[in-house]
Amino acid sequence: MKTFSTVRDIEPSADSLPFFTQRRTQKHLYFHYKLEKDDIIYGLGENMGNINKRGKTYVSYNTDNPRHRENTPSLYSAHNFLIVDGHDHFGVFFDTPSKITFDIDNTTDDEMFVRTANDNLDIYIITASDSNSIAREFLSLIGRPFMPPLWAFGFGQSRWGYQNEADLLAVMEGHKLNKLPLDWLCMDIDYMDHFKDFTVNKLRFPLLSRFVEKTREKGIHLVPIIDAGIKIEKGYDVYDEGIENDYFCHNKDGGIFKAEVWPGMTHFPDFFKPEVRKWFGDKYESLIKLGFEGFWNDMNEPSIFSSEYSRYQGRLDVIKSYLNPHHKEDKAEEAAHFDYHNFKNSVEGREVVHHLVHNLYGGYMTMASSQGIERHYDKRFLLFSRASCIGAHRYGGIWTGDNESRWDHLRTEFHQLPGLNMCGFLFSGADTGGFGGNCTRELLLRWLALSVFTPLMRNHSARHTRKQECYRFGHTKAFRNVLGLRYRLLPYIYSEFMKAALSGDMYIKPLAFVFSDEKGRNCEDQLMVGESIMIAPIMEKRQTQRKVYLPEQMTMVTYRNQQFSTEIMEKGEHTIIIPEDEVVFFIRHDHCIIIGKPAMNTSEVDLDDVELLGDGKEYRQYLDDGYTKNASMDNTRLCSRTTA
Ligand code: MIG
Repeated sequence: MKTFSTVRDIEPSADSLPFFTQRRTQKHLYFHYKLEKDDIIYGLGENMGNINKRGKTYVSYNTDNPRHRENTPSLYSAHNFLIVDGHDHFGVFFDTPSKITFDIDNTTDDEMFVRTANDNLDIYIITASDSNSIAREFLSLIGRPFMPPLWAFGFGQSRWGYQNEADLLAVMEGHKLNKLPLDWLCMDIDYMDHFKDFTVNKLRFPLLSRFVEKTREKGIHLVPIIDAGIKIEKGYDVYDEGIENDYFCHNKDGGIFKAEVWPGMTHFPDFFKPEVRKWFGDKYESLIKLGFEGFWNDMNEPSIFSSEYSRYQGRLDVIKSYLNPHHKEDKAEEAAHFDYHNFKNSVEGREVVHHLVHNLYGGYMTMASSQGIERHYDKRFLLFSRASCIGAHRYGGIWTGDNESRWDHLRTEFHQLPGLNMCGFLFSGADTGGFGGNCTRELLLRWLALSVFTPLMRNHSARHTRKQECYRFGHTKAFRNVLGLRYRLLPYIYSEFMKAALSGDMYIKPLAFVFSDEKGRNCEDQLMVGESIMIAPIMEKRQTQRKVYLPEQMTMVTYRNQQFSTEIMEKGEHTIIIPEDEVVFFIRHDHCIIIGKPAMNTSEVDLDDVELLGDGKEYRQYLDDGYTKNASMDNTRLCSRTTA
């Protein structure tokens, strides 16, 4: 069976697989690689762990787990590409649609064991002289990533709990009154009628198309959520059509699979069928007609509260199980056992147990949405999903799911970013400030200082948590500074993102991909953003200074009171002071970045009107109208000291 992500078919031959030794048991395939002490492993996308993936076991089995802990084995995505940088230097992609486990220097010192669920597997080995070239080769293999419009690079505010027009208007007002820039607002499940996809709660949004239009006039895009499950309800057109045309997943032993999610009992569209993708994708037309230009897809692992098979008797037990201290970390095991083994997907005309293709479900949903929106909308649009697999990056971005307002989750995002970029998910980011739990002013400010550099910059939080909008914490000046910086850097961020996407490179990289000296290789708390910026944010509570390693002379840039100041710093180690209300970053020697004028919204950002910052002579800028589908590397120009 050819999987979703396979773009080229190379038959792996058991005898000739380089680097690994392999063993087959009745059920599994095992791959073994002997690690040297100073070998580094990069990659694995969204997975938790450090930038260097050693010392942990990772299980790719897309899981809705809102408790991200150090030993959590599975999150929402399957990103099975890694790079070994050491005595051997290669990349390896395990293209398999089901569960795969990577035990990297964890159970046994200096050993990497990879175990697949079965032999439905293609292995790609990529060799090149350096990690960046390996990553580039992989990115060219899996194809060009999703490119959203310019407005999607603006600041997005979200909360599970905005219920109606008034709630959304209040957030816009809060931003305006406090002079905080804003570009988009999310609409979570409460906008729907009984959580039914493609419906609108008329009491909360009596005239939604007018509301969308009026909001757009203020420069703000509204971004509604769509969940994977379809409510079982006669007379609901999406349900009726799905039943009539046999679009939903079947049970293992006949009938249609039923599971409880937000709307109550639901059916899951079988996104593996092309006709289902076409049908579901076309459903977005109704939202496009209402004026929406951005969307987010949720619950598409698929997440299941309970099913006719699972032992959970409803939502309450799920919640109780989270509170239980003995709650198993490996939620994936439970979900698989109770649900994923009990329904089927139709893959190229053959019905297979869902478990066997589980990791592709969310990716196929994103593909369906993306292609559908493409058919009905003629500009670039925003789309991001929770579940994904390698290949899904061509259709949308992703966010990293239900993190919490914890300092270690700020570091988690920092460590996820290079892996995500390596796997093609350039348009990605975490819930800034944390989804669960109560955020503090200090944590939000420090988190924003990282999010300034991530293409997806969205503050999102869960209902019943402390309100987390940037104007809720008093002394909004500091928030104005950090959001203001995002807008001044937009010409650079947009240009670097588009250049990376169009040329098959990463946008955020480990320091080691650029500076391969010992310190660069082992650096876990600094990253490269685009070709010219290095970031070293503060990620510890009550810390106002930190050590920074400069692998070469660099320009240190401080953004304070909405003003840039610069200082040339020598190569080597420095201690830098960064108060809460400032952002500091570095520009490589002999490089320049471009900065724009202050703006409250991307509609005010003039990509043409930029200045150079740094000790270089010129900058190669990508620029276009911000939404054309014909993005290409032809749209670049050289900005130099004399012309800028
Ligand atoms: O079961 O739609 O990750 O971002 O706010 C929770 C409500 C469902 C999970 C998503 C989160 C979203 C929430 N959703």
